[in-house]
Parts: sequence; C-alpha cells; structure tokens
Amino acid sequence: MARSGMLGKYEFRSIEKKWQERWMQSGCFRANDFSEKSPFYILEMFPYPSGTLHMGHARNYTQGDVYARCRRMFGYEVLHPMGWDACGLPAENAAIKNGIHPRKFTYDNAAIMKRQLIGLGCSHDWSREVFTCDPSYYKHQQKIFLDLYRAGLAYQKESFVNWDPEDMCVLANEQVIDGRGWRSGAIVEKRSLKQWFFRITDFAKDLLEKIEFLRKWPDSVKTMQINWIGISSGIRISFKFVELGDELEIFTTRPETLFGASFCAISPDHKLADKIAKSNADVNEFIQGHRKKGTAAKLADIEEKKGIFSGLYVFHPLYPEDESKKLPVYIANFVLAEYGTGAIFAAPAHDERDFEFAKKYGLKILPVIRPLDGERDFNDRAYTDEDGIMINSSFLDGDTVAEARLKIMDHLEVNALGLRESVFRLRDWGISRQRYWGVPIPMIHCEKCGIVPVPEKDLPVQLPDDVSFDIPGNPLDHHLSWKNVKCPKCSSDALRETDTMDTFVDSSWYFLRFCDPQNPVEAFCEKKVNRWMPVDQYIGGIEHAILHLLYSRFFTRALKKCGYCDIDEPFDALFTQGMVCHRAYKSFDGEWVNPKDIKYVDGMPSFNGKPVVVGGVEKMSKSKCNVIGVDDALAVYGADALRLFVLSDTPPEKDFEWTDEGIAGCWKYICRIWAMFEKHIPSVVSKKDYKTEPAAFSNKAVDLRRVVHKTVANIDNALQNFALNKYIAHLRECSNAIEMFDASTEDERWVLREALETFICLASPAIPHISEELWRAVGNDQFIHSAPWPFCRKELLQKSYCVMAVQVNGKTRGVVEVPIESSEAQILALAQLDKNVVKFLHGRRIVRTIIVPQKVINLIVE
Ligand code: ANZ
Ligand code: ZN
Repeated sequence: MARSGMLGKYEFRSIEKKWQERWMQSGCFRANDFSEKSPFYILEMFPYPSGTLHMGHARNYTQGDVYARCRRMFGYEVLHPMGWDACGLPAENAAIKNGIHPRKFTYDNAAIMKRQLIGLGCSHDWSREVFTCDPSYYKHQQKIFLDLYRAGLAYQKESFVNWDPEDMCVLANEQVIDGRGWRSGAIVEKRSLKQWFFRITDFAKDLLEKIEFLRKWPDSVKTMQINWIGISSGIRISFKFVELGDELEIFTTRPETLFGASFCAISPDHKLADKIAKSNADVNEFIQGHRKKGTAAKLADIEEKKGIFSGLYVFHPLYPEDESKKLPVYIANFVLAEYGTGAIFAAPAHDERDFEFAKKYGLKILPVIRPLDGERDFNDRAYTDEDGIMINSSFLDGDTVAEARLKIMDHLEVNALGLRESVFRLRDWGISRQRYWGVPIPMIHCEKCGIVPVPEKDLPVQLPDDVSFDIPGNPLDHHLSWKNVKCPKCSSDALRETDTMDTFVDSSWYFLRFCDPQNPVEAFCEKKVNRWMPVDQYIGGIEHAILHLLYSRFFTRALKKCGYCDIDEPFDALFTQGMVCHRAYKSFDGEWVNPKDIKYVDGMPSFNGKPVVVGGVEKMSKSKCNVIGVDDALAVYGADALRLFVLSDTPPEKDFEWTDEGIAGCWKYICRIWAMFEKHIPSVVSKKDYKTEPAAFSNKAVDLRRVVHKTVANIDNALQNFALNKYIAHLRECSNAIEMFDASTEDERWVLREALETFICLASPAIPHISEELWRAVGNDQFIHSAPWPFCRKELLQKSYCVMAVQVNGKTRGVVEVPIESSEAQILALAQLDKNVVKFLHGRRIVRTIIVPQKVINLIVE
C-alpha cells in the first residue's frame, strides 16, 4: 500500500494514552476460561498497596508483561492477572499516625498503583482484580481455615511468641532478624500466648523431597528452601534418671561421641525445667530471666552460653546402673525447646557450644576422636571435624567416625536404648496476629464448649469498620459489640477470636483465586484451576525465596488434602529479578541528597552550593533519597522508553543501575525507530503485493532477510532463557540493518515490508505502544499482540554467497560476490571478470592461485 505521507513527530503522550484506552475498552487482555488455545498462566507477585509503584515494581511488571505479550503472540490463551496483597501493618500504622482508615488508605493506594500499571502499558486482565482485604475474598479464606481446622492442619496452642514491643505484635521467627523486629527494629521479647498454627511440619518431608522436581526454579531459591526446612538425620537416645523413674530423651546427630559425654542439658523451656523450678528457686530465677529474652532460634547461638545445674543426674546409657559414670543434667540457654527433643547430651571435646559450656562450669572434656593429623590439646578447643579415629570408646576404638556412627546406632537400637530419627528445623507456621487489618480467624471461644468454629452460613466474619486506634494493641480487642457474641453451639455468652491471620496466608492461595476470581460460592472451581494451574511462569523478588514460596507450596498441599484441588506444586517456573539501584549522594553533614538536586560546579557535584560525597550505587530507597518515581519517568520519557530501559543492558536477575543517560538513550532509540518507519514506509510493497513472495531476491535483499530471520532465532533463544537484555540487544542489531537498507527493486520493497513488520512484532512485547501505532501505519488493522509471532525460516540463515577479495600477486585489486557452493574453477572465472583485476592482469599468465575459502583469492602471475 505504501501509505504515503509522514508520520509526523512521535507524540508519546497521546499515542500511549490512546492505545491504553483501546486495550482497556476492547477487553483484549481478558483471559478466556473456555478458549480452545492452550493455556499459559503468567504471574508477577502481587504488590502490597503501599502508595505508589517503585522502580523495582516497574521492572518486575515489565518483565512479566513481555512474557505475557509474547505468549499471546505464540498463540496461547494467556492468564495474566493482577490484584492487591491488601492486608498488613502499613495501613494500620497510617491509621495510627494520620487517622486514615486502613480501608481508605488501602483502596486509595491501590487506585494510584493501578493507574500506574496501566500507564506502564502492562497487559493485565483487570477483570480478575482481587483485594485480599475484601470480604468476597477472605470469606473463602475463612472457609479454608475451617477446613484446615477440621483436617487437623490448623490448631491452637500455648506457645512462646516473639513479641515486638513497638509494633505490639507477635512476629513469626522469620520476621525476627538478629533478635529484632523486621519492621520496627525493636529488640524482640518473649511472651506466652495462645496462638493459631498451621501444621506445615506435616508436609516437611514432602516439601523437601519435591524440591528437586522444581526444575525451572533458580538453584539459589531451592537451596534456601532446603536449608530452611533443614533435615538432620540422627538418633533419639534415652537416658535413665538416677533419682527419678523416667527417662530423658535426647536427639543427636553425633552418636559416635557418646563415650565422650560429660553432661546432659535441657532447654529452659523443657517441661522438666518447669517441674524443677517449682522446688528450686535458683532454677526458677534462671528460667524467668531466660524467658524475658527473645525466642528467635538464632539468638541462642550468639548469646553467651549460660546454665544452671538441675540437681538431677542420668545414667550413661552404655553404663546402666553405674553411678560412677552418671552425668549431671543442666538447664542451658543454648538448648532450644522446639528442636529435636529439647534436650542433648554434650561431648565438649567435639562441639564448640558444649566446650564453651564445659569450660565455664568446670565439666569434664573427654576426647573420643583422634584427629587424622595427629595429637592436639583438647583443653584448648574442640575438635569438631568428622574425620578421625575413635579412642577411649570401648568397642568403637580404632574405627573411623563413619564406621563408629553406624555401629553405635545399631548397638543402641538393638538394645532398645535409641531409635534412628530425622528431625526438621522447620516449625509449624504461627499465623495469629494481634492486629486489626487482617482476615479475622473464624472461631469463637465459649466457656462451656471451648473453641467453636463459626458456622459456615455465618461467613464471612467481617472486620468491623468502626474501630479506634487510640488505645495501643489490637482494636478488635476493644470493640465490644464485635467481640461479644453468642456461642453457636450453646447460645451462651462467648467471645470472638480477635486474632487475625498473618498476611502470608492471604498470599498463599491468591494465585488459585485468580483462576476463578468472582466465584461467590467456592474459593475456586476445580475445573478452572485445573485448566490454569500450575502457574507457568512466576516472577518476583528473591526476598520471597523462603516464606511466601514455601507457604504457597504448603497451602497447595493442604488444599489438596482438604479436597479443594489436585495440584502438586503451585509454580512451575520461577524467576527472581534483581533490584533497581541508583547512585546515592550525601552532603558533608551526613544527610542523603536526592540525585535530582545535584548540580555540577566546575565538574564537581554539589548541593546548595556545597560539595557532596558521591556514594555507591544503592538499592533505590526513600531512606537514601535516591528514588526515581515511576510517574516522573513516565511523564518525561513515556512508558515504552521506561520499559525498554529497565529491560536493557543488565540481565534481569542482576541488580540494575538507573542512570539519566540510560533512560534518555532509550527515548532516543524509540525516536529512531519512529524515524526509520517514517523513512521506509513509502517504499514498502502494498499489503496485497506482499501476499506473494518474489521468486528471486537481490543479494542485498537476501542479506537483510538473513539478519531479520537470524534476529527471530536469536530472540526466541533469548526469551527462552529469560535473557531479556539480550532480547533488546538483538532488536537493536536488527533495526541497525533495516535503517541502512534502501529498496529500489520490487523484491527489495517486498523484503523491506517483511523486515519492518517482523521487527515491530518482535519489538512489541517490550515497547507495545509505539509498536501498535507503527503496526497500523504499515497497514494492519488488528492489535499487534494478536498477530502471530514471527517465524524464523532456517533456510534463510545460511549465506548463499560471499564477498571475496581478489589479489594479484598479493595486492588487493578488486572484490567479487561468489556463490558459496562455487568450485575453484568457478571462483577463478568470477575473479577474472572484475574490471580492475583484468587491468592488473595485463593478459599475463596465471601460474598459481591461492584460495582462502570465502575470503581471498590470490592470483600469482608471471
Ligand atoms: C551430641 C553431640 C556431640 C552433638 C558432638 C554435636 C556434636 P543439627 O546438625 O543442627 O541438627 N542439639 C540437638 N537438639 C538440640 C536443641 N534442641 N538445641 C540445641 N542443640 C541441639 O544439630 C544436631 C546437634 O545439635 C545434636 O548432636 C545435638 O548435639 C544438638 F560432638 O549431640 B549433638
Ligand atoms: Zn457454647
């Protein structure tokens, strides 16, 4: 058609807006549950509606969007939903600080972020938008809770919890970092409360064993999960008390050191410790002191080892009834209540913690392993290596550690003194939060009946709107008309559970709800879930490597057990993207300065006329003042330039550095593409003439086709490997070749259309707005993302001819185009046709020819 006329200046503002509106109006990104096409589910971790999108979001969602758009063009029915992880502390903190109701805070923020996501050109299916704080969502979550409760997977127990004194909230162990609350930074205390738990440990073995089948997950994430679940194989051994009738059970992974045992130790939270405390004031004081401190498992390792003698002794299991071999039992702070049996035997010669403790309390240090590299002084430090030869160990003497370990475990089992066992580090998931802005746990406490589930017909248990944040603590506790209810069983006065669920619960099944987001009756219909699940490509931050991903894997199993669905794993492929960073600047007063406010005076960076310190390239964060707003970037450069930039140069899994030059360069490239089309559109063959491929092509045309088809192959390959930066680099190679081309013959004009159309299709997932516009400009009338993805014709990748230099006596005198398959005689004949070469031959006889294939032909003449 060669639509004549100029495209004019590229007005990204109006053009981007136009396409965003048309996409929205047409509903073209809505996933069809009943489509004939194969389903493909692509999901980016949904955001917490914190306020505005940050550049990390922009990068994450652009990456996901590229995949969604490609998959549509590959011919899949793509599910690409978006929603809001809408419960959680910040909304409540905003309520406390600024008096904004959490609901308003949440919905206002989500609206802003939704506008930004649309402004980025993301192809989300907004008809599936969910808010986890909406009763239409959490009603099903409450039902799931009740089903988990019935299946024994949700239970309540009194337990020590991590209490954040500042946020007035219980924290999960993983929310305690180095003994401090992950959000507040306050030193965490210990408290005993009745808490709700999910029995994730029931699935510990399965969660661990199935990790190896997650072939499309990064190894780093899998390793973190393996370590988090943390399996240890060892043996449980019984030690008889000298004074009491019963036995002390310990767990060890080093049973071969048993002859080196010099004492036993129990956790201050072991039930025996409580018993002893009743009649022993010193022990009681020790335990109370211990309880004040945080519970986080890690803390036990960094704290100074401390303990107190319990007054009790146990017999050594291998010397029963021998009082001279009895071992004192200590209560020690480094023994964790919730690991193994909460009790250990100590072999100070071979364990650092035991060693430190033995030194401090003057306990025996008995070496039982001789290091392979000779003698050592065991009074100096412990020998913890596992290679060596057994000594001082009766029937184990002379064995290697490995041999001794097997032998002693067999011996203990045969004599009914122990039982091999594997223990997991993973603990049950404490989900109770003493917070308002979460999903209420649908339980009622009745004095007569105990815990009574809220009847299903009464779901959802809705959060009351009229709450006050003036009193510290959980507003639900102070809301009497909400809290006071009648028992569903006996109708007497009862109390609602006022704990709400950890927000990780909300995000443990949202990907299932997205398959059937409006279902009013069920959490989701199994047929729809079977169609879409598992998520084919999940994209998100590495910070979720453990918790969110593990909880989701657990939830999928729990739901399967409760008959909701038959999915084994929720996420087939996982991609974790890197962070977005930006240079940070500091004034000499130590204040962070926004890079925007930096002026260069005589080449030196300065702020307010004073020089500043150029800091490192750091993760964009408010605290470092180095945040670039998504809205700002969109306003200046537009969505396509922004998308292009966050995809370019850096592999997506690596940290990305934002620079002003970088985004400006991308905007320039967008303009170059525009200009390239402007220049070439008048020369392309019409759509009609494009239907028939010319029978022959000029060499120049063949060259361009090769570049274009090679680009298709390269990009297919890059996308398969999630190498989005390479994808962009290949686009640039391709446009460089098209830019330089000029078409004079009909076949060249045909190839030019092929090149432009192919290029813009390939580019469209990255820069959808300009692509959509140019797609129309070359004469198409459907959305570009409904066009088929370009197909690489392999036969075009091979060069059909080459350009060879022709030398006469070693001096280059001409160049010839030679078909690749030519014989030497044919090459020689072609070389002698070149006018300049003929001139230098002067009719002299050629005595010899030297050919460097596809490069040089040298004619040696008399
Ligand atoms: C005797 C022994 C001798 C141990 C020796 C180690 C070295 P992992 O590998 O991490 O599973 N242990 C058992 N339960 C414990 C608890 N609740 N709190 C603190 N420590 C506990 O560690 C297993 C080892 O940690 C066990 O093996 C036990 O000490 C200790 F030379 O038993 B061992
Ligand atoms: Zn009752």
